Amino acid sequence: MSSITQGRLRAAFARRLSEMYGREVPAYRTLVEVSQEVNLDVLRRAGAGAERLGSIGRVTAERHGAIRVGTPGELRQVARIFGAMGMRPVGFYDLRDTASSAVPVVSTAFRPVTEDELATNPFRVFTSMLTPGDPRFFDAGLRGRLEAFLSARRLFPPELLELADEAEAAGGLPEERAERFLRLAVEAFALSTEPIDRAWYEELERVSAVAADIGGVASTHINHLTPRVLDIDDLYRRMTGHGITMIDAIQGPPRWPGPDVLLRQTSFRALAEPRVLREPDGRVTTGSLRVRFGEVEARGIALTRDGRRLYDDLLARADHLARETVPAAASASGGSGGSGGSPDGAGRGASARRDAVARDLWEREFPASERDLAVRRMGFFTYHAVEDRPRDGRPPVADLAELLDAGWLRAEPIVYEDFLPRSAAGIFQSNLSGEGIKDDSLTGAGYDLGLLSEAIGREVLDPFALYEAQQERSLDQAARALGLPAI
Ligand code: OOG
Ligand code: NI
Repeated sequence: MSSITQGRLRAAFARRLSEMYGREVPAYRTLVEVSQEVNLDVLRRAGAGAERLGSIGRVTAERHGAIRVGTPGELRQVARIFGAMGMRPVGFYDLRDTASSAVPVVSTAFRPVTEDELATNPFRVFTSMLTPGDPRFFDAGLRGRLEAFLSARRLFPPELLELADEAEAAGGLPEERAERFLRLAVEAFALSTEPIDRAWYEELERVSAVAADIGGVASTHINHLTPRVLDIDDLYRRMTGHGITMIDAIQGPPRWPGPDVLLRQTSFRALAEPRVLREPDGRVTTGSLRVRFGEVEARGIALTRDGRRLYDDLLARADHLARETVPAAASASGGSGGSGGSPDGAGRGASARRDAVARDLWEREFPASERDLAVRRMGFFTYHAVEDRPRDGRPPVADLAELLDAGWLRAEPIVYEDFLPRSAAGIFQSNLSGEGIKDDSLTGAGYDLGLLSEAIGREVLDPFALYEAQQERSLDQAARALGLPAI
């Protein structure tokens, strides 16, 4: 019997999840359609250059999802389901400490890690786990009730987990069982129609809307699915034209004339969705909750640790400078500019100012070309020996800049496959209804990549190490092809 490989399971899962989410959240369908229009326009405008950071086939199918779970046990089960589809936990994100927008979760992303698997389908899922043990958010009483609630629920049917283990061990599943696995896996992330205990949900919501979304219900669900777009500024304008209110900003690096790096993201506000509620007197009613939303992203070149440091530094300085240049009238009246009088006007004005400041800073300090990113060792590339370079009698020398400039080496960007903690916190926060509460006089337990690995029972991989290994492999190969000891 023919077997469905992990890569095909992943591609099918991503497609079916997207179909389901499109039925659940119609604005997501608009987002996908508009993204596709934008991508085709970029292709028309820029030709083959448009595909430098990914083929149009890959980019059109590309999505990331986000889910949220409550306990290490649930996270381990999620890891088995994604493991079946060739997705490994990569990166550690602590969203409890992000300055203006703390959320009581720690996160990782499940994604394929090899070049082949990424090319088959790069589907990734940002996965967050609640931290009920963090006293800054939960007092002892609430923690106890929250943990009791979470330990009594079951997110995934045993049959799904068994099929997942089989797929992971065997590298895939025979057709019929693959079908069963996919059906159960997609169902597990559908929005449940089970009544939600309103009093419990609201108690958690006072602490954090994310805590309520995770621990206030007996199931989990996909929180958003994000298509990839080649021109996010154009998409932002078009969505606004469709009457969909986007958040104030595009998170991440500014738009600028230099190379696209890392990740730029934006989203539209959580949509109110009808949900079944159980009132304190036992009556079942239909209410509405705003937790799910639409998000879109543009991906660029992965940065090395040095590149990332510069990125973080420029972002912090841009924030600082933007605050200093707030026009006096705006700070006095709580904001001016933007789209005159709309509740978002002030936010847009501030974010436009910040963008201008950031862009200015980048034009002065960030490597302005792919070549400079490569030579300053700030961006990751795969390097390829140019075998048919015209020979001019001069042998190649083992120096990256010279090899690139003399045409011995060609550099192809490695696309950033991960997330940004600050953008993630911004995406979480911009879609929350209330501020939540956090007592900063207390300290939360430290969490890191190692502890998260223990919680999952699998090694959480370091994204920098993955990009680095890929770059090194290509350099070794290129050095051999050019007859050099090393580059
Ligand atoms: C996850 C938010 C982070 C991203 O793209 O940075 C995220 C969530 O809302 O659960 O998805
Ligand atoms: Ni997202």
